[in-house]
Amino acid sequence: MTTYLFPPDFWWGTAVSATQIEGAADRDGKGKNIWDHWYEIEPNRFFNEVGPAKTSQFYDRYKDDIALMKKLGHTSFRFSISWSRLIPAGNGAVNEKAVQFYDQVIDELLAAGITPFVNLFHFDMPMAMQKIGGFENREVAYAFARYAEICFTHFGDRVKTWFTHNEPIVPVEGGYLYEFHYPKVVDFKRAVQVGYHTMLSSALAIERYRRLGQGGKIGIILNLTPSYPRAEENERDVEAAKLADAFFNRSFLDPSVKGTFPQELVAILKQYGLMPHVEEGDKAVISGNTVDLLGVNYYQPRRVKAKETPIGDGPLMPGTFFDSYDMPGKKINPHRGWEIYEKGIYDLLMNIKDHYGNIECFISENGMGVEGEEKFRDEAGVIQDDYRIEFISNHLRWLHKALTEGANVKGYHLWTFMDNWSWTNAYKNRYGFVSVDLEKDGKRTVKKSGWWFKTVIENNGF
Ligand code: BGP
Repeated sequence: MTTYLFPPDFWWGTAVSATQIEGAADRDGKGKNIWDHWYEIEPNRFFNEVGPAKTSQFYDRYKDDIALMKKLGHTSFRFSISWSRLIPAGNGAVNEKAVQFYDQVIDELLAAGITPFVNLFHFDMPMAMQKIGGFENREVAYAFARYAEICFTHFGDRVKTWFTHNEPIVPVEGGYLYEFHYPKVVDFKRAVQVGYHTMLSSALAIERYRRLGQGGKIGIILNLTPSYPRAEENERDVEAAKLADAFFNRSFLDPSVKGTFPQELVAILKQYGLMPHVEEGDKAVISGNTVDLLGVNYYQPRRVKAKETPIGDGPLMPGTFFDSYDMPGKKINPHRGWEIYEKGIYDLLMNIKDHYGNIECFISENGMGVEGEEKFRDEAGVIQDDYRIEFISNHLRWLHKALTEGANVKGYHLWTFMDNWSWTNAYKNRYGFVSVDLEKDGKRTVKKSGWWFKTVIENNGF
């Protein structure tokens, strides 16, 4: 049996986000965010009409949850701060109860020997900020930087690993292109503006972090989708895959790591009248505040083919410029509909090594959402999720190969610690190492994969 050994200080853990686990959405002074609002006006958009107030109760159970993380051997853990809990109006007074809560979470993690990785924005725009346009409005980028600085000031003595955003492209796609996040706008030009200001907000926050001189690291977490052409020998397919890469990966990866936007993307935006409003001085802010480290969320690749029809007068979308390719025979997670392609993790890491200065990085999310896991629960009450063990180990093998070939990859975090509320899918697909029984007051039970991961951490390999 092959043994895959990882470096001694490898970061093993999981990731979560505030809206998805905290619950207590209307308690202790928390302001509303877009999810609270959307659920209020359209509960039927959410699976089984379960809303963000009913998530996994981490707000009340964080002590036990962190004790369980310790038991499962975590060495690090990523959570996010809820902007609307900390600053209910987005840009006004700080909620002391929220400061206390996050203080306690951080202290509890440190006492358990788990390094806290803290992310500042995980899809949860405060409603007060959305009312003035969210990241479409430049002012919100500055409000975000202020919020970030408040976090650094309160928690930066103990938190030394920060992230500005998680998957910044997702709120752009969901909120401004494909209607799976609020405000459900479909407008490419506005989407580009939102993306641009999000990037600016990240650089502004990094600038403030460095100014404080707290001696930690700050990065960003990107969902990277390696783009593969239908046929390597077809030049037009290869071009289409490059373009998809520019739209969906390099749009945030290049400015975050290199401080510049991909020229081919800028050329298209100019040609089609999609350029965002940019102000003097922005370029210096973005190029002067690139990240120290990169979190990579990897779920699925993107298969692309050349556009089959000419670019017409229809509404402009990223998909106007290339077609997606439904590759026959690909392996699919039937619950989420996402392709499972383990080698993608290796290709991404080698790309970062070869084209992004081998910047320090880690796999900040990877995971498998499964519907109806209850049927795998055995008599002892443990969910026998062998499919998840297989999923993780297959990805870890490719990660290991990248490591041995010199990729600067420092860790692996699974999405996610315990079953959580996944946006409009709510509790449909379960991703956790720990099951959460919604019927039984959120009872936690470690799944087979959670115990397996504990041995991986203990052995620093498998
Ligand atoms: C990532 C997000 C997470 C999480 C995960 C699983 O994109 O960062 O918040 O939800 O995907 O996806 P989903 O919950 O949509 O199945």
